[in-house]
Amino acid sequence: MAYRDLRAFLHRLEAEGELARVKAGVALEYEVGAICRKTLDARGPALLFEKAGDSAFPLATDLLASRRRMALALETEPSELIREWGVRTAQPIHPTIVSTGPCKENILKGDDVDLFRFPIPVWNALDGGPFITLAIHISKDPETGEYNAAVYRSHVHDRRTLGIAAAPYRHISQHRAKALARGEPFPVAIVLGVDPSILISSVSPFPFGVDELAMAGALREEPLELVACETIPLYVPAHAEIVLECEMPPDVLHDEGPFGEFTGYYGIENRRPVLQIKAITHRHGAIHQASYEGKPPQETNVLQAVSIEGEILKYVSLPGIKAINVTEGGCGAFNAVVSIQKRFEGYGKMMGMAVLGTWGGRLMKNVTVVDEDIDPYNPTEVEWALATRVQPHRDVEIIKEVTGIHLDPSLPLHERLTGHSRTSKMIIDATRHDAKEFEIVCSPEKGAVEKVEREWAKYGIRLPGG
Ligand SMILES: Cc1cc2nc3c(=O)[nH]c(=O)nc-3n(C[C@H](O)[C@H](O)[C@H](O)COP(=O)(O)O)c2cc1C
Ligand SMILES: [Mn+2]
Repeated sequence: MAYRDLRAFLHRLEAEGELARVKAGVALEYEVGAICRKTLDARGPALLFEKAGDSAFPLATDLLASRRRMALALETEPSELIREWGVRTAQPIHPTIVSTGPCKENILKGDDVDLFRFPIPVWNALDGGPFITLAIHISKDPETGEYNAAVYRSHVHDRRTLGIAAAPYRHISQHRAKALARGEPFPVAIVLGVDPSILISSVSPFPFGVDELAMAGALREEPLELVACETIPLYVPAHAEIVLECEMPPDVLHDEGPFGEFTGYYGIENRRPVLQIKAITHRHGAIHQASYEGKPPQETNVLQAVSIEGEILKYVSLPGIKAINVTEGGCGAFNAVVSIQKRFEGYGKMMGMAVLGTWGGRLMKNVTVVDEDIDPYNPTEVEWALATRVQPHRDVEIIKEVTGIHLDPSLPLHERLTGHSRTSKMIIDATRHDAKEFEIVCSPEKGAVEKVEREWAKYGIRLPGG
């Protein structure tokens, strides 16, 4: 059974020992961020702040900051996540429309529209203000009517105005350009606090034209229920905790940022579009769901990595990929390690190109290809392959001036400011060169290994974790 809403998922996390309730009052300015940082560094639980600032509403953070919690969100095992991804996303399940839902329990219009009712933290020391981090933006293609849902963090400029920093290659930017060309106002609904399938779908690298709400249905294996907004022509998930009904004026820009991004750096302040809130609807006791952004480890590293891995594995056309790890240290986006069954000499580089050539892998920067005896999730094994199987002049390829992530702080300033980010990319073929001739990996004699396994107890050696 799919989770009906955020609350059902929070119950599950709590039952699994994956959620801590913070009953002490905490300040929204900096204190929440510092608590999240410490908890993430220690690989601690998801957090539910019951008294955040002066708000009457609770704040939930970092619910999906581990593969175990991602697996709970999709009601599977961590080892099955990627296989399940392929199976479930093969067929979208389109939403159904219902006449009303819990997100309509409170409807605020006119002077009642005030974002500061909700607990919105200032996360990192140099952030330009409070930021809504898990802001799921729902928009519609003005020409085709196709829906898009994606997370773009929102800078709170004032009680009814939000800033947006969507990269030019994001789908909402394409919707916006079409609306501008038609001289129409551009409606956008932002939903906060949803069943986890919606959040996961909204950060997944699905191609333009794929409806993430139908993909959420596919991930949860049941259609979502949508209700009509009050003031704009869009439908939103009926069980969302909070819905911000917005319109983007065609000609208004506002200083936006800086913000501690998922890269671990602040990004650049710039003039960017705004969203004006026309109405807010919310549930009784609405829970604001958010994510601490910053250096790894943090939630985005996991949240984005799983869908990127799933989508790459789905679309790489070459046979022989065993596993792929979009690494945590690579912020869940920049770096991948792929293990392959090497079919013939040169196959490692081919596989690197194939990964970079998928939609899910198109923004990735560094791909390391290893043999199937290397676990791509084990950094020591990967480094061992780099140390012992790579001749850099022979095995490293650099491809210049292809699209990368605009927040990459190593790019020149003007590329980051315009968002037209051209990066070079590196493929490291860390598979054995001349595999048939390659030296043999050493290990103890097979019969002895089996005997030792069988008779381990008699040696009286206590091993960590054993
Ligand atoms: C917490 C969080 C915040 C994000 N903020 C932004 C953002 O401000 N701008 C952006 O371009 N992408 C942002 N992303 C990445 C997009 O959500 C993600 O790439 C998504 O798949 C884009 O969807 P689209 O292809 O439909 O545009 C964010 C992701 C996460 C997890
Ligand atoms: Mn999309």
